[in-house]
Amino acid sequence: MKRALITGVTGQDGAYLSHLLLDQGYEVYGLLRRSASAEVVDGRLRWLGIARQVRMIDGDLLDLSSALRALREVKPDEIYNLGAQSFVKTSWTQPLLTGQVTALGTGVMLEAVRIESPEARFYQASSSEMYGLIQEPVQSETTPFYPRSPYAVAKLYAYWITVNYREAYGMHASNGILFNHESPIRGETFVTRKITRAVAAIERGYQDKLYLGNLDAQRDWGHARDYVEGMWCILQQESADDYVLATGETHTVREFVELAFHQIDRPIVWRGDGDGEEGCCRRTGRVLVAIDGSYRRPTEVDLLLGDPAKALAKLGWRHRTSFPDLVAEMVEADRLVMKRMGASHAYEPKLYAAQ
Ligand code: NAP
Ligand code: G4F
Repeated sequence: MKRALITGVTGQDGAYLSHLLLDQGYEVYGLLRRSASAEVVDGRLRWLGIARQVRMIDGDLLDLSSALRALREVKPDEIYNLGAQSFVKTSWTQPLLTGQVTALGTGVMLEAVRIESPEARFYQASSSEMYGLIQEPVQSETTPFYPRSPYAVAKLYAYWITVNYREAYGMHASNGILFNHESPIRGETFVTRKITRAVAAIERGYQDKLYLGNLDAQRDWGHARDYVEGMWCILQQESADDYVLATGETHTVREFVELAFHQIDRPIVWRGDGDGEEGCCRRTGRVLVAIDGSYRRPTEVDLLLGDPAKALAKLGWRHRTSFPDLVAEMVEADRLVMKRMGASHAYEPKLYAAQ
């Protein structure tokens, strides 16, 4: 039986990856950092029905000794380093913390693997965010990087330290350069989930408008369930290498909003930053989607569009969930949750400053 250790096991990808590996007969271990709110840490694993099957090891990416201890205890064949401060907007308000966890945390894991489990295979969760101010209209493994946020800068360090440990120590260490991938268990501050939750809350009358930032940003959005399969395929290769995982399609935030509200048959009224907004919708049943400049970023990534040709050729990997199916699945899941949980599940978005 193979053993896998996952950092970031409580996150979106950690949950889907755990599910996939358990299905394949792995023993799955997760590095779990201490939380004062213990009852919520395994929410995603519970949502997928696997919380009891994942074995938790106490540890933190900022703490080399706990990484070493985890490796000594688990003796993993495969390590998936998914842990990170992964929200781009927060990386401007917490740039150093983001650097410590997202950049140096990867160094901590690689150093621990080099010392304790040098034969194990290592996956690094690299990001399309590294392309930033894109240098080519379609981004592949050979496109130069131009990071545009403290998060992306940190991910660039993590990418290169992974390449360096592969070359310097002959370790089986690979990067998956993943374009945005979403799901019903996506973090609630990311734009897709913010939108699908708002659709569900508005439908039930718990919320009456949605504020967003840059509606013209374009992303190559896929489903997390498909992308974790790609992670696993990367570690099954004879030699370590770096791969882009993407759908090869890009859509604007505005398109996501339109498709999501179409799901509940509610027409939209768009309002610009500072435009008058009240009173236009209540009578007509239309939904107000307004721009709020505070959701904009100091430097934006305007367009991401990945070329997954290498992953298809070498791994036989391709995405399976279409963009409309992704939006529909997310909206339906949030409608169900909102129905079950009632108004307590809705919130006033403005309370969450970082969103
Ligand atoms: P996520 O939902 O934000 O999960 C992040 C995980 O990292 C959580 O389990 C979190 O634990 C953990 N973590 C944060 N700080 C830690 C620390 N100091 N020590 C140990 N664990 C820590 O992220 P995701 O969407 O699943 O993404 C997984 C990885 O892929 C991340 O590295 C992300 O940057 C990268 N990535 C994501 C995408 C995407 O579109 N989803 C695309 C490209 C790359 P808590 O639950 O305790 O907070
Ligand atoms: O959903 P987002 O916050 O994701 P972003 O910044 O693309 O980052 C995600 O994908 C990366 C891969 O490329 C990962 F590495 C990273 O960890 C994360 O998973 O924002 C998407 C776009 C941005 O252009 C943002 O400016 O949506 C725009 N947007 C417009 N209004 C908004 C909002 N984003 C958020 N979060 N909230 C808004 O109200």
